Amino acid sequence: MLISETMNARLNDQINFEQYSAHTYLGMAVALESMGLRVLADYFFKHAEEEREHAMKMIKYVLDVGGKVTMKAIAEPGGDWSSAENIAKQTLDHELEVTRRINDLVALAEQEKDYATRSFLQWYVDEQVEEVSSAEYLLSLIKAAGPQQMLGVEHRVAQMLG
Ligand code: OFO
Repeated sequence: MLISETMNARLNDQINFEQYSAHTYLGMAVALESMGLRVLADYFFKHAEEEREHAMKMIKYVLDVGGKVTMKAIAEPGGDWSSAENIAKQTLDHELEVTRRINDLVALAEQEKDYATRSFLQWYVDEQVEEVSSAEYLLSLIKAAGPQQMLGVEHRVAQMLG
């Protein structure tokens, strides 16, 4: 195995957290759909798919380096999803937490002189810049519009989704 037992365990934790992210965004998508915000719901359905890809990419890496992938239970996502603004705030908080976790993994890789994992993790470091920036933008759009102007937000998000 090309990675340490510790790194293997931490990568499995992150695989689980990426799946938890997918689970969380699926829940948020369903909540948005029930508010009639169908475009925002699509944005979150798509985001959930991307999180699943983040998990898959890491699963493949662990297998490539001869590690062991373990499937743990995915925690139940929660929070106050009663408004689009709350959902956007929690998305930003969540992505900041993911960034912190990725940075901790990078620090461990550097400490262990595990340059293969360090290199692999760069994709996630770059992805988090994008993820946090998108979450900040979505929150600012929703805040600027206010609850009465959510159709304008839907229109803008539809453009972003292409
Ligand atoms: Fe996997 O980046 Fe969002 O959570």
